[in-house]
Amino acid sequence: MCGIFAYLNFLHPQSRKKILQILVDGLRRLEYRGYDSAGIAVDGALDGERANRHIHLLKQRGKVQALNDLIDSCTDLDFSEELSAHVGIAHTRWATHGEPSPVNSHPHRSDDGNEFVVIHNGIITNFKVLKQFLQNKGYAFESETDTEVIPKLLKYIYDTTADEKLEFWQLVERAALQLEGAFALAVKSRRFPNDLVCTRRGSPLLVGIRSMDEVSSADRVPVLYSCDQQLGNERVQLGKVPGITTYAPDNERTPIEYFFASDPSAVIEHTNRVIYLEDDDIAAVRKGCLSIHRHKRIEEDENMVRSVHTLKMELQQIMKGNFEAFMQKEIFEQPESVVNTMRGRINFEEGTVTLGGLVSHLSEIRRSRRLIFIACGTSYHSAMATRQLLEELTELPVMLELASDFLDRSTPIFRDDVCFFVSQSGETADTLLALRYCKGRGALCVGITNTVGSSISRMTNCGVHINAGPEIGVASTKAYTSQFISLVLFALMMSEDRVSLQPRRRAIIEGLRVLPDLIKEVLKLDTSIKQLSAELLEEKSLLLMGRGFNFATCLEGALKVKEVAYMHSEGIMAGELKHGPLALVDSNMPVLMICVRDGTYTKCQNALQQVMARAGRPIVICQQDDEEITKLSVGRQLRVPPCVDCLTGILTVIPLQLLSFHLARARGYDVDCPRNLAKSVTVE
Ligand code: G6Q
Ligand code: GLU
Repeated sequence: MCGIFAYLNFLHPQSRKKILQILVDGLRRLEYRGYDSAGIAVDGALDGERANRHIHLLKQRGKVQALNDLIDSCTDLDFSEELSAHVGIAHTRWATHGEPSPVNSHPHRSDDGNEFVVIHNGIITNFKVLKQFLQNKGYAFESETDTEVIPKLLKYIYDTTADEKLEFWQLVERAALQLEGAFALAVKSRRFPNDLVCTRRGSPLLVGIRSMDEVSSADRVPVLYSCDQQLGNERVQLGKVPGITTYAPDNERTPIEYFFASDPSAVIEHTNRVIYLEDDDIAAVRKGCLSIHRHKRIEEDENMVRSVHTLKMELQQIMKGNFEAFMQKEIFEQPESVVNTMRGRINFEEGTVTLGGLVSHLSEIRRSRRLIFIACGTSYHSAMATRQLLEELTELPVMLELASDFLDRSTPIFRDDVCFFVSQSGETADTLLALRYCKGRGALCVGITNTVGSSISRMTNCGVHINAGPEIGVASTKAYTSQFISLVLFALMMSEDRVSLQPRRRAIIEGLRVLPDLIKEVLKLDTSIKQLSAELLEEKSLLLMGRGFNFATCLEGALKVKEVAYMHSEGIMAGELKHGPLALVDSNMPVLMICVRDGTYTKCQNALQQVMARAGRPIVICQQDDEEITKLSVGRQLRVPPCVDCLTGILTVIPLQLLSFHLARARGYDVDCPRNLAKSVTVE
């Protein structure tokens, strides 16, 4: 999603200018994670008077460079002042709630006096209830973000527990107990100058340590437990404060610096000693000492520690982590990105699905005459991959349209149509033009995008953000699977009241629950797919055949192979084989077939036989426990785990994403920037 970075120097004087530079450089390293806006918080004062010190916020829409320019033009700060102890926090944002703008950028604050300021990576799924609660208590919100509830909640807890004299980390712990969703947070407060508290749940966070004393990889930070925790209605009873026995420099007067970041890339230039925080750890630095606190869970060991690790990475590796390219990184991110798409939207126990952006339009959608999905490229394929399920669960006619062709035909559109615009970027010119066209004809327009604040998300009447995180590789991979899941969620939501569909819905929801693990298993095919790509390297063409839920997989796989490996490839509907494409098949033509046990299984086997009868030895994507395929003497098999039929398209597309990636690498191409293509196609 985005990046958070915090820098704390203790007894290690730094000029404000240097601190700002460290913060901005940290953000630059994280910019690849999210980049629609950026912001920082530092202690500010022009006159060097401690008494006048306040927290100064600088926030800007756009890339980190835009923030840097804003800092350069700032006249309210004394850049030369030396600060012997200081905490600065910085954020680069990929919006999930509220379009990119300075006011929606982080840090967010508790009040005009900036008493608590927070940077956040992730999504707070219960922010609406918290916001309502805080508004009822008189808090006025200034942004549209989910994040803003956090600093306000901190202030609320601080103000209402004054008699308890809670420590900084305890305030954050109490606030974190109220939060649902995914987060990594860093909090700075005027009430606790030079101290910093961070925590995480579901989003990554690590602490880098640099000290004059050797920070050894044998060092351990004991985890301190808060006991006696009682959760009341407002969950405000917290237990004892354990003493602070923590990571501290040997000599208490030793200068020390801490770097908190979403990933190691931001700290490696300062130190290679890091501690990775676990979910629900609360890391606090007080007077230069780091302590890690958490609520003890029954299954947890009493003597937990967090070890200091030595990073082995080189600076140039970092942007892409350990991956060779963004495309590869994004393929491997899919076990997490699909979770982010589902987060806060599915109640697995009750079998319910809520897409907040569509709730108030649901009855209108149910009453509509037809659903029309309009998109380009990969986004179009995601609609095709889910069309059958959409028809099954909505019981409405579902039309698919390539935006360019839809416009060319001046397709008739009526007021009782519902038009969906599927777009990763939210800026694709053809899709946008189609949106204007449908809006002008009075149809309800729904956006399915990955980019909050994009033109499509602003111009549609309502919509769903797929929350896949930024996709940088031009070839769309994780956005496809997240679009796919968003559309499945929509189908599930539409059918909530249909008694006869409940067993089917339950099976799909269960399928979604296990999906991330199944994706991880599919990713293990990477090595054999790399070998396969070496075998296909010199080929001129690759045919991909499938039908039913997997026809779209073939089209999408062929698009990937074309766009990054520059190899001719064609997705063929297996039912069409004998109507023409079979003529292409001989012992020299590489053919890949998808054959999974769904309603089209027997027909796919027939197609397989037909190809083999023409001396073809197709590569087959099939399911792990499929003995029937084993008995046929097909060529190489790529076996994916079985799952509910309408979700197999997610598991079968991943081997094709990997295949196109390895083919392109083996041919020596730049997979992230294929020739002649751009990430956002803003021209017709
Ligand atoms: C494929 C591409 C491309 C993309 C379209 C539509 O790998 O990324 O086909 O899907 O250009 O883009 P949007 O989804 O941003 O509208
Ligand atoms: N949900 C937060 C927002 O929209 C944080 C997003 C992020 O991780 O950048 O501001």
